[in-house]
Amino acid sequence: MKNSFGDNDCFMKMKNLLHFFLILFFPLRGLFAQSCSDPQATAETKALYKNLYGLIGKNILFGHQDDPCYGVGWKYMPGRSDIRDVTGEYPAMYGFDLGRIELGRTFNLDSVPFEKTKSFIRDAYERGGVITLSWHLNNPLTGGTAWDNKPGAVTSILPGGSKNSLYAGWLDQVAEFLGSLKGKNGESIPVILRLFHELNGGWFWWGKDQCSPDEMKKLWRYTILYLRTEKNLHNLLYAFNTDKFNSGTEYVERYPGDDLIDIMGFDIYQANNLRDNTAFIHLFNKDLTLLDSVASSQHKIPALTEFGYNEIPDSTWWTKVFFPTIESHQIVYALAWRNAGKKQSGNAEYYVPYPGAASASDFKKMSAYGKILFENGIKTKNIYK
Ligand code: BMA
Repeated sequence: MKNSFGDNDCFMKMKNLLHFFLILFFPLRGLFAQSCSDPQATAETKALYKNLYGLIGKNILFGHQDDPCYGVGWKYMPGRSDIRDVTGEYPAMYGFDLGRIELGRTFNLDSVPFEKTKSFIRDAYERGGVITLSWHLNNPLTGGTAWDNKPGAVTSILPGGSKNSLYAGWLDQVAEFLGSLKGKNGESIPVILRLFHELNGGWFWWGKDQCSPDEMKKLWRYTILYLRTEKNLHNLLYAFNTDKFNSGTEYVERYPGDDLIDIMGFDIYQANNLRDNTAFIHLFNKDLTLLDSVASSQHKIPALTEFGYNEIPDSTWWTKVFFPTIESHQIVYALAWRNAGKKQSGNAEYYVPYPGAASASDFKKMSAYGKILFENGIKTKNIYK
């Protein structure tokens, strides 16, 4: 018998059987991947991976870039955080950036002193929070910024390239920082290192128009193995992330391999032609669905590695747009971008509310939902044990 799609009886039975197995085994997917990509990872790093994996489908950690550093109208005030000012809790996850560490500078590209970043990381870890680092590294070929997207830089830093030893020296600087992150008992603090982010876009020197997929994969492998084997760093989980994308094939085009990567994510902003809620929700949901499937087939942890709606002009955005879109997906964390505040140009940049901002009470409402975790929620998870 054919159904309305033209399937015959036997085909239907096979389909039902397949469906049955999927329902039976999907909740057991945790059994397939409790270990991170580095077989020599420290106990705390292995625990972080296993526990994040265990959150799939259950909880979502709320994260914020530079959260304890500054917010709208303040900078470096001990104990302060815009998220804490609004909700009473720090976020569950903290993002920081290493840009300019490669040059031996004491401040990063957004003027955050690396010594402060270190102590914020230690505090976050003691609170049971999760730490992720991005790296807007300068263009090694031209000496310009990360956004200097002239082609050739990736080729130049691969082994045999004219800038390979310069790049290795840059990795030494990163390694020194990462190796110096220690908890109270001398243990290394685990960090999610998010390298070469938004690599399917064209705006960074490591972007898709600046190198071939093969060169990009080689750069990933070289970089991770350098940190892992040359520098002996075993407190790292590695996050691979694209910008918005159109298909699973596009997503994995520059994916370097399961032996290197732990977390798969993407970045998305409600901006430009996506300012309309309906258009944004549609695309956001589509990419989350694609990510669910690609991460689950690679047995990796899915995450929303960066997101935001600048100034959040919609007062119910969190409970009407953001949360309803993410809640049925598999991501285990969502990192909102930085609250840079008012800039010299007169423009403002912030992606989580501060007290008095249009969406502050809606954000507080969302923070009380059981699924989304902040400081108190992550504490109960003992994520490093
Ligand atoms: C961008 C903006 C910039 C910042 C950069 C790196 O999205 O926030 O102001 O310098 O990220 O953090």
